[in-house]
Amino acid sequence: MERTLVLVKPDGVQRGLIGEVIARFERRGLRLVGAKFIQVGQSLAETHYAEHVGKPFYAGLISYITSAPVMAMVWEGPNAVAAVRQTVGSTKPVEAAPGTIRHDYALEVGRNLIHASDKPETGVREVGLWFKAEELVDWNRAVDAWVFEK
Ligand code: IDP
Ligand code: MG
Repeated sequence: MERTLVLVKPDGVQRGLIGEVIARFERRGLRLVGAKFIQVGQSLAETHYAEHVGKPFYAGLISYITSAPVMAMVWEGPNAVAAVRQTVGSTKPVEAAPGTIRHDYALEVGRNLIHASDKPETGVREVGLWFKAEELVDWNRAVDAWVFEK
């Protein structure tokens, strides 16, 4: 089953939207396998956003993600990465489709509420970066057969 990393970023936490984000992924049928509420340090932030080093928004991005606690989660399901990105919406909130989290709760790219892994390989790397193996829970839900075809 594919896994993806989701972060409710500091703005989402400060605005009381953790529950709203979790509710959307639960309703979609995804299965939560890990969660922790943490203050992100400089080194984790820099490793996580390494692909953006050198871009004009990089310094602001690191200070944004380290500015206050985040809610880090791992969700799984068939095509979990694509499904979560779809529910999250485009990076720029004003380009995100109506009904997506970024459309419904954000206006600016530098305050876009949420992170989600962009590809299955990224999901594997990011889940490994943010969570130890023993922090992830393998479990089955009674409704799984009604959400997952196989
Ligand atoms: P993603 O979060 O949709 O995957 P990325 O392009 O990977 O988008 O960018 C990572 C994060 O960097 C974005 O979510 C956003 O917070 C921030 N970011 C991206 N582009 C800009 C920008 O032009 N100005 C300010 N922040 C940006
Ligand atoms: Mg990205």
